[in-house]
Amino acid sequence: MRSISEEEIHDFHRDGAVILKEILSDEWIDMLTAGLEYSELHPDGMSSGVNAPLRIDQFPASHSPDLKAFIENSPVAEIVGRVLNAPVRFYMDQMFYKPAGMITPSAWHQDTCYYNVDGHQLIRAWVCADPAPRNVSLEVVRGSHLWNVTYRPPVGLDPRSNPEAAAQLEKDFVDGKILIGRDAHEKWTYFDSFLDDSLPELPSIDAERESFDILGWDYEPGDVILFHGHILHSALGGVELAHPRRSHASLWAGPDVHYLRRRSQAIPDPLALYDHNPKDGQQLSEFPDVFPVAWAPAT
Ligand SMILES: O=C(O)CCC(=O)C(=O)O
Repeated sequence: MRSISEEEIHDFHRDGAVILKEILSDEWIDMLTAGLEYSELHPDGMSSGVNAPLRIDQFPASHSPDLKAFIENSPVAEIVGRVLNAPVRFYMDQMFYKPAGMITPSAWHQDTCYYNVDGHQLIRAWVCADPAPRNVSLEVVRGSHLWNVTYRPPVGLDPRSNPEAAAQLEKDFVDGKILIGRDAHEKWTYFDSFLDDSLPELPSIDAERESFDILGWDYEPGDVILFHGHILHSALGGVELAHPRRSHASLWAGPDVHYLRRRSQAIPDPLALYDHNPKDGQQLSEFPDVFPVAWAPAT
């Protein structure tokens, strides 16, 4: 792997995102591509959008041997760790498989509010098996990782559609329960939970693009886009591509990342974590069997 420059590290911390050009060699792209194709052909209970022109899978590395090998052996953990200058642990991954043809955009959102974790050292590593020109690749609102606001994830049922179930969920939350249980790993959709209307709504970024400082890139396989867990981001689309746009995003945690039960949780905890009955504020490092150190700087 090539070295990461001080400037790239500085850009990441200032902007909340950076593209590292030509940092993964072909062997890793081949492994990634094989893993994404395997996942596409083997949907499980956490695959959503099956038969639509977008497939999103949660935790695909838990069933694709190539994606597991990519997470465990590719330089991605080291890349994240070098940018954080700290030990990193793998939290979870997702696949966004967009077939050739009209490319489906991905809506603006923050990532952290979907998960029961919090901390400033949460980084996503986004890689794609295919060229993704700017008009189908990721965009971020520069600097929004430092806004100190958690927006409502744009997924879930309106609580007014089923006030009784929403009230029960509220009671469960107050009683300290994890809202999305381990059974969601067998069968899950983005609409198994309710929208958290205690959180502010996302700004309408697409309607007022010139009001925001939007950063995007032309992506080539071999590049890695790193972005902060709190940053507002989306992927452009609505244009025809002659080839698919198959991306994989893994979420990595540095030392300050801790468990936080969220009312807005939309994605289950990693399966093995349920056995530990985690409590708010516990560091991920307290669960080393679930989140072993994937890479650490030399001491
Ligand atoms: O690849 C995409 O279309 C969306 C990626 C994304 O939103 C993410 O990685 O959180």
